[in-house]
Amino acid sequence: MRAVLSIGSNMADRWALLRGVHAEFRGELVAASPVYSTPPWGVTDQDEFLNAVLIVDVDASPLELLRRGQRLENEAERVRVRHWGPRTLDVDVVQVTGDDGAEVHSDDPVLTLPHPYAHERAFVLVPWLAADGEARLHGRRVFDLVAGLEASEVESIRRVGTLEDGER
Ligand code: PH2
Ligand code: MG
Ligand code: MG
Repeated sequence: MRAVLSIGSNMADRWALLRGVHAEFRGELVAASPVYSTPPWGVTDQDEFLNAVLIVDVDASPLELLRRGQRLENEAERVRVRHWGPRTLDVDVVQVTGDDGAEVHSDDPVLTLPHPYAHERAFVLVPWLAADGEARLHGRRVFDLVAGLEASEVESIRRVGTLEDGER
């Protein structure tokens, strides 16, 4: 199956943490977005995030992929202080596409698919569009979803480098 992962960090060595996820999926990577600096959404009195999107082809179930992401979060010594609060590493499964090309839907609270908020978050949609200009979510083009966001929100997201080592 193919999956879209949104990765983010606003604590510790943010670049190293995101690059660690990129390295973990190197052999399964279809595309990687640049890295963006993004204002914190939700809880706003915290540091800026670095966010990126990875598109991966994995030989695993959605739940197995979620667990893999959680293992990386644990290795980053993630502590859950506050809901939507600061985190060393967040690996979210945004969308899964089955081998038949159909978007997988799940209302399992452990892993809701597609991610329930992805369609309205610039820090997910802007990197995703950069990684895949043809991307679709809920049957809509991610390009159009980005166009429908507040311009100020889209403009607040700045490309600051790439996940490739040595580039910033
Ligand atoms: N993640 C959150 C809450 N707020 N804001 C930004 N900019 N980037 C994130 O990845 C993010 C957030 C919860 O996971
Ligand atoms: Mg998240
Ligand atoms: Mg998460």
